[in-house]
Amino acid sequence: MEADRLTGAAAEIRKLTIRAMAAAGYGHIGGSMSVCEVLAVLYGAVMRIDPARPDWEERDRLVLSKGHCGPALYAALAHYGYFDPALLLTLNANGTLLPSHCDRLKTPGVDLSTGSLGQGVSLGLGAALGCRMKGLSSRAYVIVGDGELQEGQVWEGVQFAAHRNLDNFTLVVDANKRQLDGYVEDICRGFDLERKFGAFGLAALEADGQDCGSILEALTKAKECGRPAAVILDTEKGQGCCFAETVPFNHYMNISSEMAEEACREIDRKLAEVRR
Ligand SMILES: Cc1ncc(C[n+]2csc(CCOP(=O)(O)OP(=O)(O)O)c2C)c(N)n1
Repeated sequence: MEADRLTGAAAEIRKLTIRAMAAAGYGHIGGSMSVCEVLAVLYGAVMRIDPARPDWEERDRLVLSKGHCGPALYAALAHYGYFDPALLLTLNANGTLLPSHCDRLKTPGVDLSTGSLGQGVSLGLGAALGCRMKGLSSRAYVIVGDGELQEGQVWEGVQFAAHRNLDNFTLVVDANKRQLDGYVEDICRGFDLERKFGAFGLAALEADGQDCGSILEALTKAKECGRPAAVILDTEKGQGCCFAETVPFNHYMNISSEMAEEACREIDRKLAEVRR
């Protein structure tokens, strides 16, 4: 089944991400874990891509606006064949092709450079509009964090998407409830995101961000709805990683190889359990 294949891919992406961070000794683990499922679904079932031709003009584009979670994107790209997974162990090392934040000039498959929160929506809209102007049927996907929604630029962009009816644009919100130093609810509440995106003129959809089947269904609806869309994913910061999901402040952690191996064993165990 498609959902089972994608669940397996998400587990592989999660393990590759954790091991890459352990090789570096540290990383933005919390927010990287909460995008493993959506990356598995986007690259494995939704986006039109050709890993052998990362610059193919007719490809769909992905902007990981929460660019600090680059390691999860690199793991997804490696898993789906853009480059050798062995490269992941050079994460953030001197001269690496895989810097901690996404850089389109360095990494095969990274479409746009990110790291400064709030800017990725504009980049994705530029890609969506540019493709439309060129007569390409390519789509643009942008992944933002729920803390990142506090950046006003996101909402300027969303309004523009609605104004131009950019139906080839999908915004994915990783609603993991936490930002760098606490809960979004305590720092600056996002209120009802579905109603908010709806009021800005987007088709607003919700999905369980830990369930590949639910994500696939929402992204498919977004693609077919004929309007720009926002897919709000209910996720948990650190999800699926035993040493991170139980820690209140898991935005950025030091990670040893022992921690990583234990987490990978746990991921395998849980996957075997759901498949039983
Ligand atoms: C403009 C900007 N301000 C501050 C930062 C530093 N920063 C990096 S990650 C982060 C928290 C982001 O929270 P959220 O968007 O919820 O991401 P997640 O929790 O999914 O990692 C901050 C403040 C930044 N990268 N860019």
